[in-house]
Amino acid sequence: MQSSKNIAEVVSHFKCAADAGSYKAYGSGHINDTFLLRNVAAGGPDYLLQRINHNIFTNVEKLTENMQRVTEHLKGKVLSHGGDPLTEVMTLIPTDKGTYFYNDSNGNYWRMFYFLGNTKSYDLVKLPKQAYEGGKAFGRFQAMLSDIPAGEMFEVIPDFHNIQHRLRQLNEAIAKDAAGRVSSVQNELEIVRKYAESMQYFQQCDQVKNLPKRVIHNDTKFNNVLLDKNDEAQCVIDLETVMDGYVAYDFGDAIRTIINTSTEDEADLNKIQLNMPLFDAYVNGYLQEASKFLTDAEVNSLMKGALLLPYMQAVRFLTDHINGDVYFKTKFEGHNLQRARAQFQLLKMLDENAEAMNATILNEMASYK
Ligand code: GN1
Ligand code: MG
Repeated sequence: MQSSKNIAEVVSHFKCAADAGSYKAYGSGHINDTFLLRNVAAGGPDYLLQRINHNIFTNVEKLTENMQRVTEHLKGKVLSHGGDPLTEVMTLIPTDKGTYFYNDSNGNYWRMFYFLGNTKSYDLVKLPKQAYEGGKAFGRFQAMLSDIPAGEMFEVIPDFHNIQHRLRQLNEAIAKDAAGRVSSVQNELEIVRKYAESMQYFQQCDQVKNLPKRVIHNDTKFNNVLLDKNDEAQCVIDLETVMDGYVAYDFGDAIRTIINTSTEDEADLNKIQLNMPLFDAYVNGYLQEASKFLTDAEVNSLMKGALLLPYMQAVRFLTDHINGDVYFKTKFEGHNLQRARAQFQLLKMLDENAEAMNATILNEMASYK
């Protein structure tokens, strides 16, 4: 927990009009600590203050350079389309030293943004319109970044979506068995092994030789799109993992969090079903924006991403459970295991429906040709 004295000290280094005493914890992120602070003046913009998880984001300077580059680029694009860069793109607030992060005397790293009021984000999607708007938002996001060449962004977390790397981390965790939990997760490890081979698509040279690497978001959970009061897409947030990757990763992570009829950590596996109208709506919105730049090979890879992301997320949650919950924030003992089980269940449902879902993508794409 942060002390108000500490927050006040941090806030004093940012060029802002935030009321340090008004801070309260905000959002449902698993990694950083986020606080909402009111403006000292009534009607002035409020602020989000984030304590960056420095164990995970080890090079905050380079991370911040990435974020600045991306927000500047997006703001230019939004402006040229007649939009409002202040409400449609995150704005980093500078410190008194002109940097966009502050390193306090306890070794903590902080950054600040304007808070975008009158917006909504959803951990659970209910309406096709919301999914459609999410698809448009992420499609437009990728389109606006598609002129930044691959290879220019700093790789914030190496091998972030490399499943071989994630499986290696799982095997290391099993070998250490730091929390003495391995013997109790044999069923889950069996599921990991069952799917492992079919999840290697993006690791095979003959598959990816025609797939361009692009600057993608890399954390397209649906709650990373802010919708306005009419449920229309306003702003894509959480830009810290924006770096090179395959578009299918973003597609897959969005689908993972949109078409599940329950939450990422649902305990009752019977409640995890696929909401297909939301899939159709997301594909519709996404391709409206992305069909302009996607290659055929990319279109053909989208469903592979939709299978990979829940699998990879399950592997990551399971690894963290075995390690004793050291990476993702948890609310109770066994939370990461519960999340892993929910993601495996989602994967099972997706796997059973993958052919039909792929046909939906191809049909929709055909209408743009
Ligand atoms: C983490 O912090 P948050 O909630 O945006 C994680 C993502 C996972 C997600 C699962 C840096 O994202 O990769 O998909 O949890 N971020 C990092 O909910 O590991
Ligand atoms: Mg994130």
